[in-house]
Amino acid sequence: MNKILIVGACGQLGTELTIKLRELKGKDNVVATDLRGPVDLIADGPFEKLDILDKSQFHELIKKHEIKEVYHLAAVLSAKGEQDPQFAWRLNMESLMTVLEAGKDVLKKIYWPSSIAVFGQSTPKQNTPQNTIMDPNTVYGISKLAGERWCEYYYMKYGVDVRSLRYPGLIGYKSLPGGGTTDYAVDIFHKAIAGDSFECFLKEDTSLPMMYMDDAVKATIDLMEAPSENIKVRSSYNVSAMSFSPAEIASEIQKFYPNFSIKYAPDFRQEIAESWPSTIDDSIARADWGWKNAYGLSELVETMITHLKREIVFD
Ligand code: NAD
Ligand code: AKB
Repeated sequence: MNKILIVGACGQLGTELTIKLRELKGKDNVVATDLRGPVDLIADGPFEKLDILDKSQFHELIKKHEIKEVYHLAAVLSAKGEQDPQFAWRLNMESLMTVLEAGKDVLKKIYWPSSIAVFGQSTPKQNTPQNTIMDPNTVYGISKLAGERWCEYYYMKYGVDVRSLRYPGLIGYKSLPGGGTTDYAVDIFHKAIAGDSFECFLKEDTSLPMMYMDDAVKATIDLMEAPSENIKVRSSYNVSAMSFSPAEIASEIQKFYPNFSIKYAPDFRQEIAESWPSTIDDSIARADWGWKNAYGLSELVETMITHLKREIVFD
């Protein structure tokens, strides 16, 4: 059993991935780390404070816990990245290089997420192919595209087994998102359930690719467990589940809350969203390692509402 270390385990994805990996591999085999925390949901297993920009601290933890696999999730996301581009570049790139370097000797496997943010204005918007024009215009997108190139480079040059997915916007009920352009699609549920109206920072018809968190966690673990020879894309795989606009998700929510209302006040995130694809072609992931999503828009909305309502009742 390879012992696993998760960097950025207190975030939106890290929390859920830590829970699932501990369920599958045993609590003590999954060391959660983050700059902050631990958050309650992952406080039941090993946790270490780690600033991934501190290389020596990272190496000490790898040694101390005899780690063989790293899931490196810490990053500054698209909207927050525009507030301090220099820092976003530094965190997103330096941290990846630290982890990739460790892949040359001590680590057996690395997971690092990319994003639909690697695409840009000139990318075909519908059914965006795996290989296409990529001209991202956010520091986040640029860092993810550069990161993808580094992952492939480390695989080709040094045989580092690094695997990656280009996630769309991720939506889950267990934690809140941290500074992305797709965050509205989580926030909208919290407002609807509280009986409030929602002010959306994107225009009503801005359609973006999205995925329910359970599908994202499953895709990640399936990719990591797949035999190495099946992983033919060593930059990052397109993966897709559904696409919707703010108006479309609002109308699905109105099936449960007929009085729910949404208004639109687009801000700087509109321009970011407009540079991203509307729908993604993930046929290569489906063919190479059997990717298949379980959740579409109606399943997502029903599941989010059911769980968030339950949480309110028990709080
Ligand atoms: P998040 O912002 O919710 O979580 C990131 C975590 O990293 C936070 O808990 C933060 O405290 C931690 N962190 C920040 N700086 C750190 C440092 N110096 N050292 C250690 N930890 C640090 O992000 P997320 O939504 O969970 O995203 C995780 C990864 O998935 C990111 O790489 C992101 O780019 C990628 N991704 C996310 C989405 C999405 O919709 N959530 C979509 C595409 C890609
Ligand atoms: C963001 O909006 O920045 C993220 C992403 C799609 O990478 N959710």
